[in-house]
Amino acid sequence: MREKQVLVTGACGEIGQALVQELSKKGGYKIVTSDLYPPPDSIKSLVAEHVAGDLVYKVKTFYDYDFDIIFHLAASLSSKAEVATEEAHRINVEGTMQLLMLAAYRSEKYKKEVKFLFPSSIAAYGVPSIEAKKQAGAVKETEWNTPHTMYGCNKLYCEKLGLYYSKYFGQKHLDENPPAMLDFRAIRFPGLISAFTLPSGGTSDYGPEMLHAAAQGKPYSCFVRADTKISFMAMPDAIKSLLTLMDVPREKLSYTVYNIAAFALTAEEFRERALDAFPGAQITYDINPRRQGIVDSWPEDVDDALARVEWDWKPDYDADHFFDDYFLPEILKRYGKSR
Ligand code: AKB
Repeated sequence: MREKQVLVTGACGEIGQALVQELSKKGGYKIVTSDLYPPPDSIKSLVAEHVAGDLVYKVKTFYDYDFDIIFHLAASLSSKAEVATEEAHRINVEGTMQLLMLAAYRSEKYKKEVKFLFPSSIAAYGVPSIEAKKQAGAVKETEWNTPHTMYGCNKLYCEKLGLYYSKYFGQKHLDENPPAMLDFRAIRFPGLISAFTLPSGGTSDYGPEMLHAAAQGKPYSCFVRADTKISFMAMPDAIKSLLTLMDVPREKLSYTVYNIAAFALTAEEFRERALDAFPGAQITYDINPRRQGIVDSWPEDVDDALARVEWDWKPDYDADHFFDDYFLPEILKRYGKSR
């Protein structure tokens, strides 16, 4: 059987590395990657080809490739995007639009389906106050689509662009026999935590940073208040969600954008769990008002009922399983520590 050709942009990032490893384990894929940087050792040998450089200028390189699936992960995350808004817009929106145009062109010209998987974010939501956040609880996909950040605006707009290019571009929904399609699917991810890599430039980063620092015996100063609560997920569940959604038959999906959830914790609950696992860990608070404002605008939790019903989504790791069966065993190995 022909290998499926897959493009993973932003492949050197946290999701990218974990996704490439999992695709390679699954087998049957020719994996092409792109990123600003050369591929790290963790994925180097798994990749058929890597295109290094700024995606906005590199997309034209990909017009000669016959991709079946595109995972467009390259992005400037929320904290970084907030201090370099124009640059973020260029990376997050122009990069996505270029790639959507490529996928739309190939699907129409060669009459073949191209799947486009897009990681959106809880940053697409924006609640106006702490009271509203408490009241909102777990939000549905259609609620509070009023982001407070450049990154959130970029993600929400790219969800709309994905829907546009897959459904309306050329107004082909009016045709009786619409051509083979660009099949756009997006997941709104919560904060992600990997035992192997650390995020950079995000605002949910305090969760993974705190845990990795505690595991290494390094002091950590958390940049949000103790009562700050948002939704988090183990990296293996994030990868599982992408690969599951990739394989769901189109007719089962009534939407293009889905929430997924695993566990929602406060910063203090993270701290308590870190102290429990690593007694003596030094975790203090030193609030950064700008980053606090960003996380305060994100919901406490998300309602993932649609994903559960339509594509049988279910995380493997709730908070207890995350700590006991994934994070602690892996992190202890990684830093060569015992409890
Ligand atoms: C960020 O903090 O910017 C990301 C996200 C929640 O999308 N981790």
